Amino acid sequence: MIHSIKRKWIYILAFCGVLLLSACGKEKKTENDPGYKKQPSKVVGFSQLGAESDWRVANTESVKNTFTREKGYELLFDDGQQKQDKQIMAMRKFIQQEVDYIILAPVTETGWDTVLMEAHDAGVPVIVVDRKVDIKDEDDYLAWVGSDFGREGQAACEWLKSFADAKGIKAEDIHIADIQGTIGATAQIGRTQSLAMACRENGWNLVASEPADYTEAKGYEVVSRLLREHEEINVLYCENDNEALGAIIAVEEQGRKVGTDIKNGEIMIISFDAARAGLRKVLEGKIALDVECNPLQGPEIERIINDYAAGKEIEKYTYVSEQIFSADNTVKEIKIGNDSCSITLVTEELLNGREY
Ligand code: GYE
Repeated sequence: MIHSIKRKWIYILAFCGVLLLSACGKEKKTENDPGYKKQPSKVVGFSQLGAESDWRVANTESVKNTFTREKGYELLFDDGQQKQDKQIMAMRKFIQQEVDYIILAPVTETGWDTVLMEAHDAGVPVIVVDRKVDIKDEDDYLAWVGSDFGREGQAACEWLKSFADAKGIKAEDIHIADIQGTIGATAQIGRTQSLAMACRENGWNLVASEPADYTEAKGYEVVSRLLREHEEINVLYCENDNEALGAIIAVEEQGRKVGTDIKNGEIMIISFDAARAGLRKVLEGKIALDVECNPLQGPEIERIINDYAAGKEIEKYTYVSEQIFSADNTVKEIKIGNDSCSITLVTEELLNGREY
């Protein structure tokens, strides 16, 4: 009797052992085993401000392609639809969900003090990308990655100055309309300020400055109206490519021609971003100059997160590198402060190899 009870226990234990082993076996699947799934080790919340332009779409893709499941991330994405309130709500949700990091692409500079303080108090490091935040306590976010928008504007104006000199166009014959981006966004502030300063310094006529929210539809609408109101406009300084695409349609619809021969009635278009659709118009001779704004910030953000996790010192501001594009070789190089910058000629090959 005792023997048979003992035997029964031996069977039960052996059975449990087999179960345990097979369960352990499941857990020990390695990366090379079929069906292996890596558990997310870092949860990252990304509050993107919207999807208004080709640049923005490329920026979102860059972050999504960087923070992938394969690399051990879980990315929580929220589209703010151009509304700061919506972005703040998304950030509060990320904080509640106890994410490891927040990436914030803010729609405008001001109004972030409270929510960034909340993130800081909750111990969630925030990496601000693209546009900057204007807050009292800079310690409330870890770092910022983006472009030098004032410098981009300077590049455009230096090129225009050199181009006008080379073609014998007098300063008083240059009549510019500034088609601005979303008011209060760092890109708008920098690009607008550089143009205003260059107009004062060079004696160019700044006919009008009006926002078009970085969209093609608004660019078309604003340019259509401005051309009717101010016949003298011969340079359209569009603060992004999508506005420039809308501007081209507006100009052509009114029976005018886009191009660089402003002495003979053409309207010159200057743009920013140098995304593929914009560069295509450069190649067609419809955009005279396109100053690049690099949206591929994902890898830089990841580097910051890795450095932070490794306890390294973090630079507060990281500027991404950018080029200047034209299909016209009148101006080969410009000076911005002490730096010389060459102008890259757009070709079909260049367009084919373009990432965004
Ligand atoms: O130039 C524009 C976008 O903030 C740099 O926003 C960004 C700007 C970019 O919608 O296309």
